[in-house]
Amino acid sequence: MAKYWQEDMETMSPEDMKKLQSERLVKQVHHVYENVPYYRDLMDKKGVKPEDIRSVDDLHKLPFLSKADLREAYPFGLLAKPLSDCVRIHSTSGTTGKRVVAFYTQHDVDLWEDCCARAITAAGGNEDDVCQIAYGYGLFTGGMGLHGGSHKAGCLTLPMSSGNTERQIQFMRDLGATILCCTPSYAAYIGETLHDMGLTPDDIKLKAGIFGAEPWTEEMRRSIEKSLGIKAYDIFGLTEISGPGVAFECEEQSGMHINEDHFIPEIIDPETGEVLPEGSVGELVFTSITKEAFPLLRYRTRDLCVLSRKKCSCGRTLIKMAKPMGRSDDMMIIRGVNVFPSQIETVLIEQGYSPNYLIEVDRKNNTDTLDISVEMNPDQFSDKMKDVQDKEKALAGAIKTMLGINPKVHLVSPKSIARSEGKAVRVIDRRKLHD
Ligand code: DLL
Repeated sequence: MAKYWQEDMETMSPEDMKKLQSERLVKQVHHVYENVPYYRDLMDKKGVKPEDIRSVDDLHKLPFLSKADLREAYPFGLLAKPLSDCVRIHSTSGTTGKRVVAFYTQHDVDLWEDCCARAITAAGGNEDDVCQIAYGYGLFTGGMGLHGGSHKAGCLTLPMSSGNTERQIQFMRDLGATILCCTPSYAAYIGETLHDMGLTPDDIKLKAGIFGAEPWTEEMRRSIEKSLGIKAYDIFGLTEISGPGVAFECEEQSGMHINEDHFIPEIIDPETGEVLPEGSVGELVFTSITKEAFPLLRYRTRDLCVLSRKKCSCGRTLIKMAKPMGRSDDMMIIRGVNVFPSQIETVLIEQGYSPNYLIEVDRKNNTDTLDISVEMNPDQFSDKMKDVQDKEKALAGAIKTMLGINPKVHLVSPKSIARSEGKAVRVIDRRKLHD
């Protein structure tokens, strides 16, 4: 069985990879400068000409692009090919402001599907597998991206889209699905529903899951692996850079290999824009060097993470990114302390609670408030007020130890928090509504 989808690229020596990236970058910069007036203006303002970019070492000379640029250039301003050469559009799931739209030529779709096929192969997928795609289909890139990857990897593809959870499980059983692709929060929900239906992992054939599109913790990974009886692999991507498959996890499960023959990553200081050395935490920036229609150069993702070139036991030499800690704009500042939802999730699962929770932040009498509603599992449920209060106190104490600030914890009855079929909404910050 093939261990890699594209072995030559996935195991290329770092020196050869740098050479390849440099060649592709030089070509891409010319393509963008000649065809995207919006970016040409940014380069001109910075005094950079395409001839100044001769290798990856010159990347830092190029101007950044941000979501604000994408909004300003909406919808066609960053297009580098005539629309008649494009065959697909996808769009971000953002709920505020103008949506971001991304365009693909057939060549772009092909490369993107290869990236997803690499992820499926790394999770052990091949022509003997049945791959159930329960990411949403449509403008969101999750469904279509993994669908294309699954076809390429030769799996029998089950295009379920998200939702209708009992039917997902019925098909999973009847058709013997072996790989499940969906968001981690939906995987947790599918696992919970399986058990509610009186079934166990022995009743299904799943062996692996490819979960991404939202931050999730190692504790959540273990909880899903147990409830579905599988190995759970992380997958990362964003619409602006193509979709899922920008980076993917291998069997080592210690960070995601970035498909750096297509996307050059950098980590920068989000305040100053300065490029940080390998191993530093900072904002992830991508330059796409093979895309034709929507080739973003130095795009600031706002995702915070760390890159590492440590040798991987899987044999891939592609650089790895750690699980993103969340977006810089997911980070809440509560009473002056930086808080990521993932820190709270870690404590909840460690303390034996379910991954069903809701964080509410507000400001009362000029002080920030942090309320966390957490579902009890049926075996934790008690109708004795005192029991519940003791548990709430213990959990609040554990969260305070992690964060340094005191939350108010509300233990709520099983199944009272809405489940997610796509990207989970876990935080409501009402302070933003008052501002
Ligand atoms: O979420 C693409 C995708 C689909 C990735 C399916 C993986 C699987 P967007 O809707 O544009 O695209 O959202 C992109 O989601 O900038 C991250 O903040 C977050 N994100 C994506 N994957 C992960 C992950 C898709 N594995 C934004 N871990 C990104 C943490 C993730 N955050």
